[in-house]
Amino acid sequence: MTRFVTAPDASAPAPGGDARSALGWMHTARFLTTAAQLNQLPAVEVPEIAFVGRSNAGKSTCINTLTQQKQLAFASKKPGRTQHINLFSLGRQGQTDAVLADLPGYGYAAVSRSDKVRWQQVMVNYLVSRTSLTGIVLLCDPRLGLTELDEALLEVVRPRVEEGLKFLVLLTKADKLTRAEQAKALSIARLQAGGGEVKMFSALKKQGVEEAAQLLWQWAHPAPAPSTDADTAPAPSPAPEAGPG
Ligand SMILES: Nc1nc2c(ncn2[C@@H]2O[C@H](COP(=O)(O)OP(=O)(O)OP(=O)(O)O)[C@@H](O)[C@H]2O)c(=O)[nH]1
Ligand SMILES: [Mg+2]
Repeated sequence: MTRFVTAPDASAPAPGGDARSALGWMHTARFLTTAAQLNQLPAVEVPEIAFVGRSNAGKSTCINTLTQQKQLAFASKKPGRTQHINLFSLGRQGQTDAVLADLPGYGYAAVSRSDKVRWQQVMVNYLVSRTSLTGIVLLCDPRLGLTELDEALLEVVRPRVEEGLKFLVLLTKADKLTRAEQAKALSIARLQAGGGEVKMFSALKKQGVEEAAQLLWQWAHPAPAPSTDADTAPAPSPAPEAGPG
């Protein structure tokens, strides 16, 4: 299947990235497609932001909270609920200017070994090769902390992060922690994430929602690089054509 999500008309500027418009932008999310395998994913020409993490970490709930939609992504008490890569389009007036990807979680004990290995391969391939991938949100239950599997994922994406891939660790279910526990979880995760951005998040208490929405908006709408002299200088005149003879 080769469907394309093309970049919107650049002449229509996106409104600013304040909390309110970032949340309004998130609210435009609509289901795009679902895929069990990478080759079933449509090519996407707009920034794609993936939600990854252990099963039950709260990825689907986080997408529903950020988009202010109850059942856009399928959240469940049963771990292992998300079994496909689900894509959602974002953008006003039906113009897609970003895509969110809800990925199946890893580390769910009840999954067979062969299914685990298969899924790990799909995920590694996705993280390494998906060209539209612009940012990763790694969700982590702070009561478990970043586990071995999370750290393995960090290793896989490290080269791309060094090349500019955006990265955010969201510590979910903050409502289950006291203030002091939150502060401690944040500092531990910041050490583990090697200086990457880490924030607390609670779908229940709507904690960290505005900050996350704004950050995602910024990822999808980077400020244009300041023009250099080379950009503004007149194009060199073409070399005179050699005359006959
Ligand atoms: N208290 C609390 N519970 C939450 C929060 N976010 C998610 N949950 C609960 O955690 C459970 C798992 O949430 P999901 O969003 O389905 O988790 P997931 O990471 O998508 O899981 P998989 O699809 O299995 O990978 C559900 O019972 C949610 O209600 C939160 O902020 N606070
Ligand atoms: Mg899910």
